Amino acid sequence: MKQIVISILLLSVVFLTACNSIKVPKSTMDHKMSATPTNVVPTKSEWTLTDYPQANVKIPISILIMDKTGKPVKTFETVHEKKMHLFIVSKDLAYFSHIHPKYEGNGKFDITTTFPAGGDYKIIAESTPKGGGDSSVETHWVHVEGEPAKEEPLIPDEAFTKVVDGKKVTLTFSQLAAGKTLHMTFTITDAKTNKPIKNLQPYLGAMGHTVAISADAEKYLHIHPMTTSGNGPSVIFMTIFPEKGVYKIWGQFKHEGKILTVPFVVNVPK
Ligand SMILES: [Cu+2]
Repeated sequence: MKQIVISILLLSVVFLTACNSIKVPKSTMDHKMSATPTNVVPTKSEWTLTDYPQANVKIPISILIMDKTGKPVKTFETVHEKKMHLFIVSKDLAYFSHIHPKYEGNGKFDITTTFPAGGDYKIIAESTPKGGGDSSVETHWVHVEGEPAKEEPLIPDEAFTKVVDGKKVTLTFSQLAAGKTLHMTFTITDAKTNKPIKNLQPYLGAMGHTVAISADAEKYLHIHPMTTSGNGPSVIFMTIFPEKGVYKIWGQFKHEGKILTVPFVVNVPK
């Protein structure tokens, strides 16, 4: 996959079209807004899983990360405490899972997962070969046999406040337009008492993680907070939506040992 790299503070944008990957890197802690290319090691991948994976059955998945010549990558950087971050979404983006495969050595990562229903799923694997300044992203579509879930239309939210697991979460944007640098702020309060949550815990080395995926599942952004200080109630992320359109955003936070995953659907205008 050809990789063009653009560096902008604290964010990562990847176009997952077949032969074009534009990447804006993540959590470098320097506060410059330069567009300096960082070093993404070009990779290829080989995905191994059973031929006709079934829903609700444990499915082992094996991912081999290779360099562009096809040789397994031997050493990976640990990024946000893991050598690989893997996201699984259903085609309608109703299902979301963020998991961490085990590194077996010699470029091979293994995970076992259970798909909740029949249908198509996109798997997105982020890893950083040693020496890479930013993560390489490999993706794979999987068709899962079984009763499909009722398709959920992706409708942009009208209000950006929702209650998940007893927390009231509000999402605000400094501006919302494609191609513009913007701030995305999640504010978390206790849904019952309305008290601000001030004891968020670091989750995988950051006060939160945000993933945004375009409606067609082709564009993927993994965004980290702008600072490592503060434990809520607000967590600020900076990003650029590469194109106009509908995106689903999942904010993930840790509170009292539990992971809170909060989804929003936004329509990003031009
Ligand atoms: Cu992860």
